[in-house]
Amino acid sequence: MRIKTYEADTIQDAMDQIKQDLGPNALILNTRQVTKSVKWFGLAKKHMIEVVAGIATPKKTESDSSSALVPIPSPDVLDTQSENSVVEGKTVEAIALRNIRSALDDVYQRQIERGINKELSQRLVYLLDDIISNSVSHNRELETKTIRQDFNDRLSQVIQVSGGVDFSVEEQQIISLVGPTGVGKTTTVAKLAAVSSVLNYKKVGLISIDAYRIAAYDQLKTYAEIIGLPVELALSPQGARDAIDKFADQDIIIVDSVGRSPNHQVHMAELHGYMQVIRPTEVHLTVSASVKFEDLVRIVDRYRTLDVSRIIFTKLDETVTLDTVVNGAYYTKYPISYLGVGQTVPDDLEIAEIERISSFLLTKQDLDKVLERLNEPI
Ligand SMILES: Nc1nc2c(ncn2[C@@H]2O[C@H](COP(=O)(O)OP(=O)(O)O)[C@@H](O)[C@H]2O)c(=O)[nH]1
Ligand SMILES: [Mg+2]
Repeated sequence: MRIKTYEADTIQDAMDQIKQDLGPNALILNTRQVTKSVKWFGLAKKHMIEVVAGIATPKKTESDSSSALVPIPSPDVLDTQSENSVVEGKTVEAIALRNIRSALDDVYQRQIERGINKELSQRLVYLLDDIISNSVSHNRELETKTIRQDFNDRLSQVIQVSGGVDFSVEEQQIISLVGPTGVGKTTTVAKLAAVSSVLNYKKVGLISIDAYRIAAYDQLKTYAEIIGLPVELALSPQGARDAIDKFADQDIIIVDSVGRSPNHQVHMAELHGYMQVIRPTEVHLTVSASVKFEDLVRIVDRYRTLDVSRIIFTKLDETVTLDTVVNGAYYTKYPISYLGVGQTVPDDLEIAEIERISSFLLTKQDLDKVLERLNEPI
């Protein structure tokens, strides 16, 4: 018997190569998925199919076990698999892999239709492919729950969520919110302040950075009075330093900033000056989930100099899709801390969770469809 190994992107490509090389009577001995280290779509890995095929030589000996092997199924056989199909053994695995790929192509298409970035979609499909192929090759049962769990675990490395404010920290925390005007910074500061003080019994002080004396301070002051918290207005970096000193006993200081146009170079420089004095332990860039991705990229690039550590998306209630959230988090690599889901203080603030992101990226229907395809009779 003549045995050769082939590598291709898809089972069908491998089959075509084998047929051309060994002829239509070639036998499939093994198929498996292999990972190649190549740069593709910005990724360091590429999955390929490795197929070992053989052709029986005319003199067949008793020790030759090729009788247990089956001929390469023609594309027709692959497409019209019947219960009595001669396709069995390793080729069944091949067909299962082929089924996965076509189902994953559909998932990819739907992700693109929902506005998910191409590279991200590609990466997620690889992830899912890897999880399912591993389960198939280890004969693990393909259950929605375990696949979802694996997917969420792996997704957390692609799109990160940071969790909310860590209330177990002993040292003073200074949390600063920055971002364009009108996105919901002051509202989110009020929500965070209420959650920290009322629900988590922390001593909280609020600072408003407002060199332009825009109405933001009054707005924050009103919230502070309702919640019963001290608030300071800083009109200069020195004013901010004084406020920080005044709040030396507070567990958490939350800093609201007045965002003028993000195009305003001078304002960015001023903000930088404030941050150097305040030295926040966390800087949360706050952006609206309903902004276009291109605008988000512009905003992020402006604010990057402020040592942003996390991102908050507001106004999720005003958009039906999470495309800006997922594309933005993927692009920026900033872990998502909170999601603003309405105007009510403090109820409309959620800690970002990977489950929510995951069910947008890979809907329940899509995952069910993939598993259905895999379980189709061969
Ligand atoms: N629908 C909705 N509106 C919000 C949300 N967060 C804030 N807002 C509203 O957005 C407007 C601007 O909020 P504000 O906190 O003043 O934004 P800032 O300029 O960034 O401080 C206000 O009318 C808020 O009630 C949210 O999560 N959902
Ligand atoms: Mg404001």
